[in-house]
Amino acid sequence: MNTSYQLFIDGVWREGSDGKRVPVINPATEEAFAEVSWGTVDDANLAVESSQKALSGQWGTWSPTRRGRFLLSVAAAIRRNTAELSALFSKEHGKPPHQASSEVEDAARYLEYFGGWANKLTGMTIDLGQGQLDYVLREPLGVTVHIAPWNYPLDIFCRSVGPALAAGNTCVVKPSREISVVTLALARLFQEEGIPAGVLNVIPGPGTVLGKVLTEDPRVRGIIFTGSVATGRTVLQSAALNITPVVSMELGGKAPSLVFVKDESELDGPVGGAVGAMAWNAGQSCGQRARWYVRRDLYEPFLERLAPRVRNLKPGPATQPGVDLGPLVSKKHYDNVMNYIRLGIEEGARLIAGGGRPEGVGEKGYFVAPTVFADCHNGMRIVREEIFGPVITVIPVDSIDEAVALANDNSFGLSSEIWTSDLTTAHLVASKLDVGHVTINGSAAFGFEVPFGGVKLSGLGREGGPEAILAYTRLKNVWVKLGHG
Ligand code: TXE
Repeated sequence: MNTSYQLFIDGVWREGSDGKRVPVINPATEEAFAEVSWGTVDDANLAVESSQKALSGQWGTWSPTRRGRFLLSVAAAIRRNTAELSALFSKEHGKPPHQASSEVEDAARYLEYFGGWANKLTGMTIDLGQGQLDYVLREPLGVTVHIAPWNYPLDIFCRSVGPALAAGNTCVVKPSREISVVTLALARLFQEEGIPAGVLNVIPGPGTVLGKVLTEDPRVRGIIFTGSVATGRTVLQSAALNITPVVSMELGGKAPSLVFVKDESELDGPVGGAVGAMAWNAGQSCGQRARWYVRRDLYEPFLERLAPRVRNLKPGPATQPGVDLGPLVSKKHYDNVMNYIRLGIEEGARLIAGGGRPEGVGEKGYFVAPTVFADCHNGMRIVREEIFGPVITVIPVDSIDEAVALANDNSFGLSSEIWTSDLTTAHLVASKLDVGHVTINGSAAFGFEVPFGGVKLSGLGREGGPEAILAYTRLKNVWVKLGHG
């Protein structure tokens, strides 16, 4: 396997301008398994320059159909390389193989969805009366900058690069410090499928330095950001300098799940959902169901069923068969999540499962035991703040109105869920939740064909679905006086 990765700028693999390289750590072993070149301000400038040049080069002559076919060919290449990409991904991120390959599949699906859109974008004509022709052109934005996080790096790369390229833009991608080499491996597939130089640049490097330079560059005409609220605010300030359009900004969440099933016989679904909230990506998901509001008569039965299933979850390295959840992505993040677990205990929550480092994983690796806190309330920080790990909080409620009020009592508004077999309750609650995404009796539809994004501090804009691709375009109105005199 390749153990040395370089920046991808202007169609060429190259070292950073100052030659610096940083180690790539496997979070399950805490050992470096590769090195990656570290981009500089000069490299960022070169990347933007090449992306700008590419707009009027060969790329500009590609028809929408050709762009769409190209994205479909990259999607096929991703599928052909699933095993290699997933193995690298597991090593860099820690995801168990089934979770890594699922995300590789998601990456291909995004490119297929947006590849299909490339030749379906249209402008329009507007009737202004006789002797006049008015038409509206739909054009690409131009150079777009994509600042990606570490939790779903392949998925998030393709959900924004896919529509950007489909609409004819060029892209500069800055992956996160924690996860960059799998993104570079993905970029290699774009190169092998024949992307013209400069259309896609991938430049790992220091977030605060490169992020600032890229988002403050006047040549950049679209910013796509996924990350924390604090960094999101900084990016908005940078965008304000040149009034650069912010296509979308996804800033995390603290999703509520409301359990209002008929009786105990229907608890399997929500209990399974709560287990998944801790196991999938070790809880490092913006849509993680982190707050469980359970009707009081179902509360103890829910916890009784949940506890043994959580204790049965197997944390471990991706190389071990049968692992349900991997380590957290970095030491910094591990310390952060462990601090929240200590805080939960201090705040007086009742520990039902987990609560620290799991048994049987040894001393190395950033493993956290799936942790359930019961008897919580909305005043606790573990209920209010995004922990972003395998930790959930459970709260008893007396009525659906109380559950909705508590669910909405949070500064985030990304995702949410309700469990009920009562149709009226399901749709009424869906209409009252102050979020961008509601699921009923399960968790799915986080993108591809449907819009995904948040309200309040969870951000702005949508990824997935038709609205997403329109946001990567701008409108130009053209008026013509017909005839003379
Ligand atoms: O985020 P950052 P971090 C949340 C989650 C997590 C916390 C911190 O709670 O624990 O954020 O994660 C780049 N200008 N989410 O530290 O710093 C940075 O290099 C421009 C939720 O990873 O926001 C990286 O590429 N960019 C979230 C990206 O921003 C800058 C997913 C995100 O990093 C920059 C990830 C700057 N000044 C974390 N500084 C979600 N929405 O799901 C850094 N970056």
